[in-house]
Amino acid sequence: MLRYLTAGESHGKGLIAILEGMPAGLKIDPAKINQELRRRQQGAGRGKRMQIEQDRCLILSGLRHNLTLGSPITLLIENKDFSIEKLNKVLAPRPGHADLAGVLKYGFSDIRDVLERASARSTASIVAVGAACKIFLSEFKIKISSKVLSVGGETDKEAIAEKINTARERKDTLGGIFEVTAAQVPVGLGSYVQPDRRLDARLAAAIMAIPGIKAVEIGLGFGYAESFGSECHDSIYYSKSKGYFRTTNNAGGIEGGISNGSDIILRACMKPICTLMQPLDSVNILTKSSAKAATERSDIAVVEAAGVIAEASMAFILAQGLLEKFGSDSLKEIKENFKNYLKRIG
Ligand code: EPS
Repeated sequence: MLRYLTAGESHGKGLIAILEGMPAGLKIDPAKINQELRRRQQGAGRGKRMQIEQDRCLILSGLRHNLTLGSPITLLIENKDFSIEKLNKVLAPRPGHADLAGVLKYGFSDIRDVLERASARSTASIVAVGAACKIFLSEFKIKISSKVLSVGGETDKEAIAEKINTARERKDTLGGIFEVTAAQVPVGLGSYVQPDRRLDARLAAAIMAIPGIKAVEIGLGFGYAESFGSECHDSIYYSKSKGYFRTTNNAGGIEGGISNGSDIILRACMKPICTLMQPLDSVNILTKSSAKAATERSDIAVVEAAGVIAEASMAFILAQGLLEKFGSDSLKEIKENFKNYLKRIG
């Protein structure tokens, strides 16, 4: 089974991921992982931390001569801003952040003890894992990409840039919507036989696990609620050259919890970053008196970066599905199984 664990605080020594279950014999080029890490750091609305960090990944285990051994792959991203022991106490929880629920749950008297791990900085580890999964998926010609659909309700690139400037001037933040697509996914990943094997459920859970994500839809998503069945389901056709095919893809590439061969398309909504430089009302957790929420160096909008993180999450789930379907120990064996399967289904 392909699985991973991440560890690391936002201003700790570094971020770690251990990825287990990658088959043996896969060539991993560390530059490709670094390229994805770089993409996560970019996009309109990013804050000052991204000028400090140049996220690069060290691979500590699982490879020999750049080839996977089938053993756990340990990925390390060192933090340049390693200041966790020196940072100030935080006492007024930010509405929308893990701050208040976190201190109450863990019994802390300093919100910093929550935010260091709750920070979206941990998503660098997910991107490193996803980058390895993307390399694996590329062996099967599966490609994952993302795009920003809107930020603060604006859809046009220039209008988005303007809105982000307005947010910066207002000392405010913005959320938005992004879309992630996986092309060339074979029919048959995931299953209807158990709820936790449904590919759509697994994708939705993985995307919802990204900090700040509040909604996910697959294909037509909420649009299904407004359509007649006759207008929204994707009719099935067959030709000798193409095999089974559709002319629409409202299902977003998944039917009955199984990939159906069309592109997998999902959209997600990210809420505005909750660290506001013009903070909302809050309460001092020690004195219980009214206070303005804590301010921290942060970003204004990170919708583009969220798309990159969602690509990584999707890559992990699809790699998991592919390994379940075609075997899991050696890349060569998996490729043979994949080829035979495609031949059988035509
Ligand atoms: C982030 C690093 C953080 C924030 C942001 C994401 O760096 P710092 O807190 O040192 O400025 O920029 O974190 C949050 C949005 C959050 O809510 O915690 C990163 O590497 O992506």
